[in-house]
Amino acid sequence: MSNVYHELGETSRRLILAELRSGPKNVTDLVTSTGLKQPNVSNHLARMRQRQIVRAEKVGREVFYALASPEIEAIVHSACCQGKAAVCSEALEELTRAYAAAAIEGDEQACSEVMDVAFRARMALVDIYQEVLTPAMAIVGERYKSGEINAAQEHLASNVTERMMFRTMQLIGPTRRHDKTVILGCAPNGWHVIGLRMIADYLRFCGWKTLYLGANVPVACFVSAVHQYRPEMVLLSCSCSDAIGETLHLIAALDALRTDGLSFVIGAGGRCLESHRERFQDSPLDFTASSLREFATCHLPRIEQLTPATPVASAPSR
Ligand code: B12
Repeated sequence: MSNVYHELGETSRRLILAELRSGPKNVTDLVTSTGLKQPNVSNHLARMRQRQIVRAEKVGREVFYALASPEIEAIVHSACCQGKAAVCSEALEELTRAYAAAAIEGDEQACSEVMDVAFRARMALVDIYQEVLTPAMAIVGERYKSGEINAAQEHLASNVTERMMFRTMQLIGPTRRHDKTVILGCAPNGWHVIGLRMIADYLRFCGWKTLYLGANVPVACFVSAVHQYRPEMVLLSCSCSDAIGETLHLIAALDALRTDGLSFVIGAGGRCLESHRERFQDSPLDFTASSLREFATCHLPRIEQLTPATPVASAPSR
């Protein structure tokens, strides 16, 4: 699979792969549709067959060629959609499926390739996280729920995804820097961090000093970090009913710091904020958001206006 990009980089092979998107073809079909000479087509097919990018099937006396796997189909399809501002929804679905399948296998190389398709299509960070990684994790959840995969595979897919996010941030870096600090974490019993990590990455991208505490943070330690670093914003995530009690306890402890004179915004997200909305309705949260996109478009601009930033250094743009 790592060879697909290489093959797509060569014009004749790209033409052949693009033709195979619509289904299996024999050499004569491909000569007609690409305009390439027959020996050329045969040579390219032999090479791509050897590299397991296309497969051959004999039907009677004829040999038909097809793209070797759904993952390769997704990459070829997306590569053919490049040049547009965004990836078409059909290709997006294929990318998501290819990503989920690779993550469950722990195939980081294949996941990186899917992410690279998204980068090359110039998808924004929010779009990659929201339209590719989030639905891919939903697929992982469905397959776990149906018993198709086990808990080890679910863990593997989660860890691969966190590594892909780390890689993404290394590739794109922050667009600017300022002096605002945010602390993010989950209360005790909270182990779902991918959503929160997306928010952390986005804030890092927007120039915030981002202190990401991660999963299952003891309430007293969380409070002590807020006391020490005096952030402008504290963000929590709660995606499992097991963690609601401790999350409410943490919110109350953080609010008590504000009564003691510290000033910061408290926000929260994660599926429990919606599925158990009533449990949070009296808590002193300043806002809740159901997605990274909602946070990025509705809440962050307002928060940044409330607490104007002082730039500390310029950073190269993406
Ligand atoms: C991956 C996963 C895990 C991984 C988590 C690994 C990790 N590093 O995060 C592991 C394997 C550890 C895990 C464990 C468990 N899990 Co689990 N898990 C999932 C799964 C498959 C995907 C979650 C995910 O990462 N989604 C992708 C992210 C990006 O989506 P998201 O979390 O919704 O985040 C988005 C928004 O909610 C929002 N957001 C999230 N946080 C925040 C925070 C802020 C501040 C803001 C603004 C926005 C925001 O922005 C994000 C992007 O748009 C879901 C199934 C599903 N369909 O969601 C179950 C699921 C969440 N898990 C579930 C359960 C029950 C468990 C376990 C109890 C299972 C068990 N029996 O052992 C344990 C323990 C959990 C605990 N106590 O916290 C249930 C929760 C049901 C419930 N409401 O209680 C789910 C829904 C599965 C199910 N259908 O039953 N799980």
